[in-house]
Amino acid sequence: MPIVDIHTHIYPPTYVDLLRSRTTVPYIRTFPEAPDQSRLIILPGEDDPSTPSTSRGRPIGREYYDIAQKIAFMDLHKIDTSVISLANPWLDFLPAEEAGEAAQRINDDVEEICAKYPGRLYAFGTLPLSAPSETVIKEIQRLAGLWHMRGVIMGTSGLGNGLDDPALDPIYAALEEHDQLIFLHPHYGLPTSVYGPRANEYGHVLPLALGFPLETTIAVTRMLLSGVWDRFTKLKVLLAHSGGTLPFLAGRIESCIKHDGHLKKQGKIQGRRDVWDILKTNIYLDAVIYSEVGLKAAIDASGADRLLFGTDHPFFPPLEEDAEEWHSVNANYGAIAAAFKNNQAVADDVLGNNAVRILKLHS
Ligand code: 5CU
Repeated sequence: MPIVDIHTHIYPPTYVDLLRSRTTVPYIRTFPEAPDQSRLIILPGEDDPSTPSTSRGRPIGREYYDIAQKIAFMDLHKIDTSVISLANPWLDFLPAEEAGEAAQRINDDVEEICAKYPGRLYAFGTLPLSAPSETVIKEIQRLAGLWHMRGVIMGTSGLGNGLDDPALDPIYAALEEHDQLIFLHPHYGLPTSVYGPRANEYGHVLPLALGFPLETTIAVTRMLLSGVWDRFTKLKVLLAHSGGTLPFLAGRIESCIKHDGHLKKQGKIQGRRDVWDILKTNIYLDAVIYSEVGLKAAIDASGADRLLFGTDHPFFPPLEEDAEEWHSVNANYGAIAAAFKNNQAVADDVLGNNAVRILKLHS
């Protein structure tokens, strides 16, 4: 029974060089107060001058870019195969004229990394979404020919106007045509004002625990409202963090649609696919939710056959210096064991067989 981690990130060395060359978010740098510790500053608002430099962003060590560390982590946690992806914020910040070449370079780097560990590594590619659509489509076509690539990772900003932007249609069409799954992952969270004036006292808890999942939920709901799923019925999307809050809120979303006079007047209520259908037909969910309660909502919404184990490595390492196994990983293993305590065969599917089947691994 293989264990497959489909939510595991890397910043390949060329991307790290890019971040080290920058002075605005996203960037990597050291601060005079701790000259030996590089820090990765990526989230909006993370370099607010009111935050002490030693707690801005997060310390970045080799586990973020050295694939040998990923393999060691996999061995320690009994993970046979990982489907690696560039971590946020991908290439969203690059000027249009640089993005196409950067995507090619990073995708080629990642493909080469995977080739060094046959059977152990596959990847989701990165799209140059700030470039013209033709450049994005060319990269989708190129990725379809790279042996280890199994889809693309994308944030929620799309071409800059979100995933309900009609300008994305040719890109959705290309992804559908090449049977490339989108791994949809948050980055921008919610406007920092919602976290209140004391937000800096609370570390990363509010943006990561709440901003990320709500960002994903809003993005998918906008796709629903704009008819993306009606136009692209074969589009496959794997949602990070067990769908944000989508499984929990799906009923409320449907009810709000059915009671919306504006949508009714526009004839947008009848004949559309509902969110429950999409959850069971187009959407896959990772099992990165750290508790049985959230996992059960994901199972109820999409089905255990669409649920895939993940870790979010290298994020959420243990804070104790002498810890070996990661609590975050064990929480995800524990939630799966608890949710399927009477059905090891289904647990095995979530842990690996689903990923092998859905992503056509080892073939
Ligand atoms: O800790 C974080 O900021 C993150 C992040 O940026 N991306 C992610 O996937 N997990 C945690």
